[in-house]
Amino acid sequence: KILIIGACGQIGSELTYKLRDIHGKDAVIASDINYGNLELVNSGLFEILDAQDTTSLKVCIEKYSINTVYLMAAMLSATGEKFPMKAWDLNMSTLFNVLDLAKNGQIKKVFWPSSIAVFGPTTPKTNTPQYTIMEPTTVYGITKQVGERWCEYYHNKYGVDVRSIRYPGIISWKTPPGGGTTDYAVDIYHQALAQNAYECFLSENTALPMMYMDDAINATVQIMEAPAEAIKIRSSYNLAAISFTPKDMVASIKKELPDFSISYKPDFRQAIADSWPSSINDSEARKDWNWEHRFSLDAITQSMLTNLAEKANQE
Ligand code: VAH
Repeated sequence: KILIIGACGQIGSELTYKLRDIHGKDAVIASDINYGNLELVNSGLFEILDAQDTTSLKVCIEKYSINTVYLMAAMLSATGEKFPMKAWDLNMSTLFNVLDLAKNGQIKKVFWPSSIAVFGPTTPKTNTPQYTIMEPTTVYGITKQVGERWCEYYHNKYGVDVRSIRYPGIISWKTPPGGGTTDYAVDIYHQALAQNAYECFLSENTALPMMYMDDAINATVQIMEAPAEAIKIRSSYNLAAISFTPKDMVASIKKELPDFSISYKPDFRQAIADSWPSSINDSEARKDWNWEHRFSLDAITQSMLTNLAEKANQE
């Protein structure tokens, strides 16, 4: 059985749906700290679980005979800067709880998400390589960098089969924009439909690595289904799809909504975005487990606007 921790979140919710499609509804138990996403909560087996609590996690693992865990709970970059120690405690204690259960043989396989946030201002900014300088300047990025070190350590020292991907910004429509710096690229579509205008908290030429949720979910399934010997990197794989700026997004949205207008009002998140790469080299992932992205910016725009409009009509 599979347990998704943080299933109400942006990636966690879509992983839950996808893994139920693949393995069957009752093979996937969704869990989160609260009922933050009622559509997800009502979509199948759901448990309220505080994964920071070792005992509660152990009870859940045993109750459902879990052998695979996707640890998707974390505090993201922007929110993490408002609550640094909460971000550190949440992101690290949950990782250690899951890795220790795997070390003791109670879990067979773990997925843990890292992020391009592990890179910092001293990292080469374009086509950022898999192995390079990493001096993250956000608490979130620090938790992801040290989390990668621990994943590799538990694999090498205790044989834990933990697999990880450094996700870029992810765009999706099923959950509202969250506490991420890249979430401007989600909110812009909501605002385009709601008021044909958007006030962007990043400047127009801020290029960031991005990916559509369908690509991110496919990559996650692919890395988890690959044979163990194919996974050569046990810290975390660079993963990329496309890179674009808010200006590029405006051009793409105008193809569908010609009167759409944008204004720019950079805030504290500009400094976070400026510390990250503008594009990523993911040749290792493409080589080791045949990763291939599918969605272009225009395809993302069409899919986002269509699905958000349909969702608004249903509501
Ligand atoms: C964030 N969406 O903005 C996340 C992600 C690379 C960005 O880690 O914090």
